[in-house]
Amino acid sequence: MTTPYRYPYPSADLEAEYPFVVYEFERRPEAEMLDRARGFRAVAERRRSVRLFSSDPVPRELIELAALSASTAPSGAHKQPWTFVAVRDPVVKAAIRVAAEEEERVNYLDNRMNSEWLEAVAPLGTDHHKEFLEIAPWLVVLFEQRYERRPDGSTRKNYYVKESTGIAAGMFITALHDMGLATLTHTPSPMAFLRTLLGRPENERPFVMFPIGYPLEGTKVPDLRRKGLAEVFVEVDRLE
Ligand code: IYR
Repeated sequence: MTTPYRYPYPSADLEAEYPFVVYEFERRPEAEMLDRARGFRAVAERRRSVRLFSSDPVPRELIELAALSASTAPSGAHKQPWTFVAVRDPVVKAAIRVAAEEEERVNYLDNRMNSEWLEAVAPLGTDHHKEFLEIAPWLVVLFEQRYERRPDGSTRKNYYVKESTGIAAGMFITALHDMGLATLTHTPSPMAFLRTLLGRPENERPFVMFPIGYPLEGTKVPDLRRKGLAEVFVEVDRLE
């Protein structure tokens, strides 16, 4: 049999040093693929970021499962350079709210951000009040690990940390949505305070914060429209 590949992968030398396994991949009929693709698209389309949460409790296991799903994200050199730090303790949540509102007050009221920023966020109706940080049953702060610190104290580089953590964040949001929870990608700015407040090591930097819970019944969301295919997708079929 001819193959377009120059050599077998993995090579015997590579496999002698690192373990490989056969990928158990299930190939589906195209009609089924289309059904699933349309079904998933419809599920994804129903997701909204919410800012008003119910205080109804959510079992910890659901949050753990979302973190595990998110941690299947591809990452540079498979370093998985992220930590999901979960908080449900009311005292810790209250402290996060106070610190976040202090930062946001400077953004919204003390002119840290310019008028273009204020204009961009105006349709969302946000301000410096962040009650949801106390009301939502869970806050999860996703930290990126700027480098790896090993148990013996030595350090190693991580690669594509922002890309990797961003993909994990997207998968976390999707996992939460799929199981029937709502969240918000919240980035109080600056949010360095979260590292010290949550006692995280100095190789970690907060990437995004997720309040998680059920939407408050009847909560409203901006009536926004999503870009259509022609605005987000293009095929290039010839060289310029
Ligand atoms: N982080 C601020 C402001 C904000 C910024 C953007 I960009 C948004 O899409 C939404 C809000 C806040 O949470 O209020």
